[in-house]
Amino acid sequence: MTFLNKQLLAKAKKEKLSLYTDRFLEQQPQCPFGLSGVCCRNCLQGPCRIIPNKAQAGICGAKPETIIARNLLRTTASGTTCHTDHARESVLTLLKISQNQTTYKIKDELKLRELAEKLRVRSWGNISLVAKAVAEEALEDFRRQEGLYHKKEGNFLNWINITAPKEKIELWKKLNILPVNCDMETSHAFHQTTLGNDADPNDLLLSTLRLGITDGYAGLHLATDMQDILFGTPTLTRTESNLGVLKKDYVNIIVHGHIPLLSEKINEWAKKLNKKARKANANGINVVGMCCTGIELLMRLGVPIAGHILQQELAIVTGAADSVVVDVQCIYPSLGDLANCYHTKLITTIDYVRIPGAMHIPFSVENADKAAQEIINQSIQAYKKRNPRKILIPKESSEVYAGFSVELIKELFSKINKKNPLKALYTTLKTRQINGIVAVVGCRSSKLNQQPFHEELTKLLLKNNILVLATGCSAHASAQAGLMTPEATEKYAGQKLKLFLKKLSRLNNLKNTLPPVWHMGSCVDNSRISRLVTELSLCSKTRIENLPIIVSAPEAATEKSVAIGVFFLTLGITTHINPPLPTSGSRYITNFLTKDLQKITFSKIILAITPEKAAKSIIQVINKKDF
Ligand code: BF8
Ligand code: SF4
Repeated sequence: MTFLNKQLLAKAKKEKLSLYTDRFLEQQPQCPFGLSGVCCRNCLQGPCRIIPNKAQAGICGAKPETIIARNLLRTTASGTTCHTDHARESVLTLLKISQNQTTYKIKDELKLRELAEKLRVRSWGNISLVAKAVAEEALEDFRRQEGLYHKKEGNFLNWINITAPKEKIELWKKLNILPVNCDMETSHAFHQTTLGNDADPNDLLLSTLRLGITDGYAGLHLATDMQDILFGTPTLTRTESNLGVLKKDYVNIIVHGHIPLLSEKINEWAKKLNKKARKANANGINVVGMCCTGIELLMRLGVPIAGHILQQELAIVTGAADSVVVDVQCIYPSLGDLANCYHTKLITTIDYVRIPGAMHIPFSVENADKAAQEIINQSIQAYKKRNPRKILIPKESSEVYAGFSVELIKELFSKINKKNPLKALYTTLKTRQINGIVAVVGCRSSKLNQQPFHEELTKLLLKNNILVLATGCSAHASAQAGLMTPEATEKYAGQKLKLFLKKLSRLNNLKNTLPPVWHMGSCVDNSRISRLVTELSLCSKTRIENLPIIVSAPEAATEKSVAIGVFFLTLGITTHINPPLPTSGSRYITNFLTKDLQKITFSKIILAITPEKAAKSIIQVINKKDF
């Protein structure tokens, strides 16, 4: 099984196109210094490497553990900026709605008022005033200047205060790792790791944990909260996934990237401009998603989803993509050259994301409608230039059920315990009606050489009666493998899990059985997993680290996935990460992450490079949980 359609690969070869698979081979063998983490380029005297039996430190004297810890902190900081920048865009949109500067609307008023209440700001009456108050509190998390470092008790991220478990806040306070302002934390991390600053690996590792917390609350949680307010909280939905969602006689627009501000508008205007497409002899406009922004549309609107990060190039090779419209993150620079081999228009929209070969249509919250219309017009123009001989749309497309927000999960379990739905989930775990919960998350990586790690691990877990939650590219993988369907429960779930899912479906009067893998959303929606675990811990009075819940990122690829992994670790959730983080050049750091961390956060990194080994280790950890 592969997610790379063979016919499309052959077509690309015939057309002499370079794909990531070719470039991956050209990069082999990859540099052993980089792979083990002992390469430093933090000043111009470098690069410095730790060379066995020759160089035990960099020119400045930095030892392997310092170099590796510095690199890890930088990676985590970079990943964090992706999510905090993302969150800021959504917060500013809420603020602009309150000031009447945009046509975006507030969809989930209740959620906004609830947040206002938690923040102890105005939650009643005029919704614009509530929006303004909440947006201002969120912006504080980007600009507060004094915090615990300055011995100001209680001054840390608002989003931690209203979201994180109290006992974790106490722990982080003791460790002095409560973030003050997300931009300050990422900025500190880069400062801290330059030549001649922090050389203490322990301190650098603690700072890495601080960045993980920053990512979790000022990035993931804040972004999801804002997006649910703006676009609605997801609920059960059904659609199709994989490249087969492209349609032959339609103007195909692929929205790719991460922040749904752009993709929601494109989707909205595509519906309004269908007539224009018909004038160009198309049957209409077909908007489909790619990567996480696609998932945002899928979760809330049931928009079909074309693929994950490693399928973006093939989407263009189909010859049926009239435009690929991108905002931020995970967009391969190769798309520019590829699009130019076809009629496809690659359209960049964000000021700081430009790609050679792309057309740039600036998008902002203020001009969103105009930009969306222009993008759609460009896509219709491109459709007219299609070369029918170059079109090859694969047949592959699988049904997917999605929309598993914490709200939906609570609704499902409310049929067992109306007053305290998550207590019912806890009881389900406690009485071993299911053996545990594993969130399989994160990217697809070229390093796996097309081995379907996500799918194989997920199937092994299901067989062992473990409910699987999925986000990001892992959710694409599960969807494409048909693991998010009612049939998958029949086919892959162990007896206990099957019985339980059937019971839950029956109690909810669902026509079809619930799938065994629950799609919880995009990568920022890892916050939904964190929220589920936090609320589960609260209602059962059980510490997170004692719950039978594990995270796995079996094909981690981006800096973002490292930041998310560190966040789950700080919450007390043991996390499997593969390929291993580049730390093998220091036994001290590797031991810290895979063992000693437990003394601080009650969690550790699991290393396992095959699905079988990963499943075995994960199940072992789950079985040891005493709750
Ligand atoms: O944020 S899982 S490859 S698409 S980084 Fe990127 Fe990784 Fe996919 Fe979305 Ni997440
Ligand atoms: Fe080398 Fe030190 Fe400069 Fe890094 S900071 S490149 S180890 S001299």
